[in-house]
Amino acid sequence: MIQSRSVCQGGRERNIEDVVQPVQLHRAPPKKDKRPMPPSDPARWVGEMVELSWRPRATIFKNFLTPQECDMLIALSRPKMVNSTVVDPKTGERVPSAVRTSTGTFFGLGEHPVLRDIESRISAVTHLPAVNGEGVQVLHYHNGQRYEQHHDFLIDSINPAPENGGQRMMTFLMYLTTVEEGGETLFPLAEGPLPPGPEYDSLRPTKPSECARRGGLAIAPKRGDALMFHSLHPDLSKDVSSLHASCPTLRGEKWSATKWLRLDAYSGNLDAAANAARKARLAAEKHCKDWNANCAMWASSGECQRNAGWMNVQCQRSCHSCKLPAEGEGTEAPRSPAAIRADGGGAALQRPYGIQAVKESDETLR
Ligand SMILES: O=C(O)CCC(=O)C(=O)O
Repeated sequence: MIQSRSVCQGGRERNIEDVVQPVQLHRAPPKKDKRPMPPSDPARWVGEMVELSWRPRATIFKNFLTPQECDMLIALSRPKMVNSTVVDPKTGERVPSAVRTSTGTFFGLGEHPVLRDIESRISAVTHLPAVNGEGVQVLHYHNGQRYEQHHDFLIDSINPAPENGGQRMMTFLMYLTTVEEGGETLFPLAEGPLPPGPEYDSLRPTKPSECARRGGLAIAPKRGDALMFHSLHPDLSKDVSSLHASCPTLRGEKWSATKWLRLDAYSGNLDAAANAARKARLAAEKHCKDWNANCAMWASSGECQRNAGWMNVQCQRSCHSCKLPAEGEGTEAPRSPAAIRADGGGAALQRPYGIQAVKESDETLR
């Protein structure tokens, strides 16, 4: 039995139990809240991530969007939906195509406050600047509409150029509705089906469509979930296993929102001055390059000063030892280490630590 002790508070004698709340030793565990939690900071997302595949690298973020955000994106898009197009590999222009029968619409980066929140959240979970993202594209499929298998990396020569932001490196595909039947996102070259486990249950099509039964990995669209997959390998080569399709939507409606993320700032997000500055920088870099993949690392550890003779030839760009053309000056290709040596330049001084293990090369490495 607890003995009551008295304590003086505010000049009055009171029992200690009235002043100090007893510690509750046994508390019922909090009920698991299954509702999508709108984050207090809309730029943050805290939730369940489910790793799906390594080939291609693909992950699901469950309840990435709130139901309100899904509704808002659909409402904003509905009045401006048009027939979907694809990028013509020859011209880089958007053209209609029988492989894609949905309707869709594009938004500019941060065009609406709800998009700004979502784009900040995508940036936080991908660790890529929001400016690397093309504007969100909302798509609508019903009555058997589909998008046949394709890659998201660009194969024309214009769109993936460095001055436009480079290649699409990943896709962030957000599902705005749960589809009754069909509409699965299918990766035909991935290993499938989903493994057993409760974390995969909501991603499994309840009644897989014929398209989803073709083999590979099929993901059922679930309102609020986001599917992230990479189109490039870590060495930036194209990952052909990222081939994917939207299976025909057979019952119900599929609304989705796609964000393609580039290697660098997407040109469509930059103003004319920023685009011109990038073009000028890229043109200058053509004259000034590194001839070894480790140059940036060596330069940052002081090798440009310690081993100036060798570094200023092999690591011209990282050591800022190239002669950049003045404005209006003609273009001149960078001088290779072999050409400099043939002219009697580029004395082979002490090489940076570890260089013996790396093949010295006159090839372009960057
Ligand atoms: O909606 C899907 O499931 C796939 C969409 C798609 O393939 C794309 O936007 O590139």
